Amino acid sequence: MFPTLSKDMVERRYADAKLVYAALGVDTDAALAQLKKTPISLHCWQGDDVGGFEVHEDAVAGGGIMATGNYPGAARTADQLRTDAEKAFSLIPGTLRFNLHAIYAETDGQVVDRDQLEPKHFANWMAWAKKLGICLDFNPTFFAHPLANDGYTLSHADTETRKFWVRHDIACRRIAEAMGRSQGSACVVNHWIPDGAKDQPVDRWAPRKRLVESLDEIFAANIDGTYCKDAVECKLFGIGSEDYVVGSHEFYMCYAMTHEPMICLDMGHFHPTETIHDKISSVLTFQDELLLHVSRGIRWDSDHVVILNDDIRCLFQQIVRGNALSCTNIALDFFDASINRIGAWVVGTRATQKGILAALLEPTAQLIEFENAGNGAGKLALLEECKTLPLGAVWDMFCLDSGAPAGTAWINDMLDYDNVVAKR
Ligand code: RNT
Ligand code: ZN
Repeated sequence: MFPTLSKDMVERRYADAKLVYAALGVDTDAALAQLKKTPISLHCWQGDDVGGFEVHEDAVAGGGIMATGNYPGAARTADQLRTDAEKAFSLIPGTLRFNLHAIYAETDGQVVDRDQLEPKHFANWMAWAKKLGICLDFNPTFFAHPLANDGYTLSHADTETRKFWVRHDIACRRIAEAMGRSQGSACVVNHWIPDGAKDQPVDRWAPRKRLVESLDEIFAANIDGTYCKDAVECKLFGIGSEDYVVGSHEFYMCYAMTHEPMICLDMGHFHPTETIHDKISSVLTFQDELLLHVSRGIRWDSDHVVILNDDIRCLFQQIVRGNALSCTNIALDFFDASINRIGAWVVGTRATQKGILAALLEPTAQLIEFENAGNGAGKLALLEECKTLPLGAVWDMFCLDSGAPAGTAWINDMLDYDNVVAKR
């Protein structure tokens, strides 16, 4: 059994940590208050390996992504997924949102094709979110469908196919608008279009022109921007689209610069050694807002469970140093079907929040002072010392304050939950 930390112990360690940080000019109370109001959007798809609950008539291919592993206990119904998500929420501090994909519609056993989806198919999700006091985000689903099997959707050469997907996306924006109204604030809709080719398409131009055409039709739909906020997500390559992805980084940077939607940067969607932290100040110098897909790429996979590594630390340093937390929408995007799924959610979310907290606890003013004075060794020394400051004591206080387990105690709950889901 992992120990439950006593309130007294957490408070004592926090009081000490507060003094350590204060000596460097850092206000830990202010950092905690900021972290508390920074929402993290949990992705529903970690709970069932990106399966969804759609009733299919035909066989479908994955479409650029794939969850690997067969750890028992994946949610098989929307009710199970909601129960699992609530379990994860209980182990995570702070403000949370929940991010749905169109394939998580509840259609009562009926076949409802994607261009026919309506807000009513998400009524249970909306009622559930309201009950928990959380907001929802949304995504159209351009994969795992017979009309996506050949690798093209919104950029398809066949007009009928392309139109089907345009109708699907507009239907999704209407659903998001309804979610936004129901929660009284914007629902963020991320548009990820996996279209691409496995090997050397001769024509790399026409699909891009068609994708622009489709996106223009989609964003021309009359939808209230107060309640539906759009983002477009690029990718370098996917499974089956190793050579060419229509919606590349350059494509969407240019699209976002000249159109409404914001850019979504997924940490796993660039060259294997390319990180996104240096992109933040460039994008937000020109754009008002940004969506993050917090993830961890490993070799060919873009979606390993997030851990508190340098990529996460550097990312949030950039956002906090630029005072850009309020214009950054933070969503998670990873899925691992080989481990306890509640564990995956909780590890990834807590790691993300720790990364934000670490950045909020940085003595930035002192670092800038060194930098401006040309004192490179002073800057480097302070950055190094910061790595071993008592972040954990402040983090535990955040958990205590939020009513979530501090320290390692949550691991007991996660392991116990295996027994709850074992019979599925
Ligand atoms: C895939 C993209 C995309 C998906 C989700 C399910 O590489 O990152 O965001 O993971 O939409
Ligand atoms: Zn993503």
